[in-house]
Amino acid sequence: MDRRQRFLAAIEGKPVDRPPVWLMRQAGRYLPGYRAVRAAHGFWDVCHAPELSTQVALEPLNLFELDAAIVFSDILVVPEAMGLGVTFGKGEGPQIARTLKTEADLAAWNTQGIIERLKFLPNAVAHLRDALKGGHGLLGFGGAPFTLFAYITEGEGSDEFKAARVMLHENPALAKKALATLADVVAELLEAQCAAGADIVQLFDTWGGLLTAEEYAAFCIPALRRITDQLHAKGRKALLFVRGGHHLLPCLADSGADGFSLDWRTNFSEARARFPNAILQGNLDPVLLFSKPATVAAAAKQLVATMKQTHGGSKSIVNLGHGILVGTPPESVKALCEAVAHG
Ligand code: 1CP
Repeated sequence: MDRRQRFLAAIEGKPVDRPPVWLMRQAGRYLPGYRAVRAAHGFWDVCHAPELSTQVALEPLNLFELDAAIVFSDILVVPEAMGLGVTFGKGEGPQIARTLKTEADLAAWNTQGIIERLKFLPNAVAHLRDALKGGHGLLGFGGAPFTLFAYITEGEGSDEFKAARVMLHENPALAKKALATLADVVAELLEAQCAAGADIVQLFDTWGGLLTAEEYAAFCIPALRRITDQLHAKGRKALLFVRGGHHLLPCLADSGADGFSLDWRTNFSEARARFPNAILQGNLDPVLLFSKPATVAAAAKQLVATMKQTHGGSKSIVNLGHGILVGTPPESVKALCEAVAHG
């Protein structure tokens, strides 16, 4: 099987020789080629130029035995295109100039014609698709509504996202309106990436795990459903990643997602028992990649063996339980991919 055949077969539940592998944040700051590109270009410039975006997305495919590519972009392209002023300053995280506090702030979101302003992202998908020549699977992605809402209300990265979580209780109507607005933009953006050649899309709900199951069911599930309904109407598939979402597993089926990307703290077999027919992806601990290559390889082989216990390894995708961390040794990534590819 070639890499794209394997990836497509796994997501369609057809027989595979082994589960495919790709890694969240497989392009980025742990790779020397990426750092060299960023020394010469701003982050948004890399996202906006299809040649640069493709160059960065291809780097890990040239180094490691990965079965799929993910377009190089960011979830925060959406608030940027809404005119909220997103910058990646001196510090680690993003800064958002115009935060959401009131109805008037929401009314000022510029969503009119937004998909035109986001054209660079489907253009990057199409450019990457051409460069791959059908040799690898291809993922598009977007932020889940709550994670975007969290950054937009807080104005920056945070451990607690207090402003967002307080708003769910103090002004639930505004929160729901904002989440629905974000859902519609994200749905359109994901559909545009599928139309440009993405085989599947992934929703990143990096901060959804901060919520209780009751909050997640009341605020996040309806917004996610709005997205998956729109994608399914066009025959598209979506994966959902919720970081720290173990306690949310019982309600995630209601999101309508075709598959779930599991956090490293969720037991794979337990999740498989809960979702016998969903695509399940994950879920090695990103911190494991800081241990010896042999340790990484052993864990990867164990995960593959677990995955092969159901559907012969189909409907399973080897990945991490969150993105690759800055400073991860590339040799560990190599060891992981080799162990999956060659046992
Ligand atoms: O070069 C730089 O300094 C920018 C660092 C960087 C990179 C490499 C940012 C800013 N974004 C990205 C790329 C990116 N972001 C990708 C493509 C890489 C790949 O997978 O190959 C993806 C999928 C994302 C998604 C993303 N952005 C998420 C969800 C996934 C996750 O890791 O949780 C989140 C939360 C963001 C926000 C964001 N953008 C950038 C940073 C540093 C952050 C996190 C900020 C924070 O800690 O709150």
